[in-house]
Amino acid sequence: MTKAGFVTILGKPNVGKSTLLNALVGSKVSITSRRAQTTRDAIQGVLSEARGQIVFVDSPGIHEPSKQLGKRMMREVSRATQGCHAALLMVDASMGINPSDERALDVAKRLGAPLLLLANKVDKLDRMQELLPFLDRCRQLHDFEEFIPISATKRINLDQVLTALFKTLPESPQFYPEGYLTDQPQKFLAAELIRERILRETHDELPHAVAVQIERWEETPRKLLIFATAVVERQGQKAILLGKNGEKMKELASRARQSLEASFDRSVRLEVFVKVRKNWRNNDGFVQDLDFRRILGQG
Ligand SMILES: Nc1nc2c(ncn2[C@@H]2O[C@H](COP(=O)(O)OP(=O)(O)OP(=O)(O)O)[C@@H](O)[C@H]2O)c(=O)[nH]1
Ligand SMILES: [Mg+2]
Repeated sequence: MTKAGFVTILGKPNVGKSTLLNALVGSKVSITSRRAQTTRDAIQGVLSEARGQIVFVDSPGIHEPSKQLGKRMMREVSRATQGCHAALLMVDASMGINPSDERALDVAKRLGAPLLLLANKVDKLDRMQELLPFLDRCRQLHDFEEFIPISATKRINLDQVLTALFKTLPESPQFYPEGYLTDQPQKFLAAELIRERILRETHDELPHAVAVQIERWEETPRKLLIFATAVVERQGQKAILLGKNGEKMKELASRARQSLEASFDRSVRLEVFVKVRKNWRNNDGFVQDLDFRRILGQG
């Protein structure tokens, strides 16, 4: 009998949760960036192999929310943990443990599921010995099932993570058919890939103030036409995003188009419009509308 189960990836913002998810499933299902609070939704990425199937669930970085958007992100963390068979708690090996990690650990402990501690970004350490005091500190905090130093970007020890997980998971038939990769609709992934470009190429407060919505979507087997809107909170942010004569946006859209073509394996025509919606992060109705389950009619 093969094994199967749901495994949530938890941790403070920016520790590398989404990078790990993509590395484990071997495909880009969740966007990543150097900015904290990139991920806003619980997103599944499915690994199917001879030993069985693992449904990984990415989650927003655990933090104290101040706006409606942040509150919804924390509800997504709860959603990501529902019915999970195990959880991966990620910490940053190059930074040490801080109160944000302890907050994430509190959430993880309440699940009552086996917890594996992953110390990510070990590629940034000069010597692995630097991990020893770190490991001691983690052991004091909780009796973890396993402690595995990893690098999500350099793919260090990822096999060990899978071995440890398959050891923990129950015998079970697969949850999803072979080839099923993620629960998010293509439209949502497209909006995310556009947002990723904006996150990666703008600074300061702007990235957090951007939401992307798909307005028009037409597809043929070889071509995809997408009209999207980037929603910002202030006129000044719109000006930054557009740049002089719209040059900045043109460049962003062109790069976003390349990511879309790579992900959807089709030629893409993309138009991105910019709209101001004052203080949208605190507008509960608008924030709810961003939920991809609404697109699927499950919201
Ligand atoms: N050096 C190094 N950088 C990494 C590693 N894993 C992730 N990163 C970088 O850390 C940053 C954050 O990665 P994400 O995967 O977006 O982090 P996250 O935990 O999903 O962040 P949020 O969604 O904001 O909570 C990106 O710049 C990644 O390239 C790693 O193993 N080594
Ligand atoms: Mg993320």
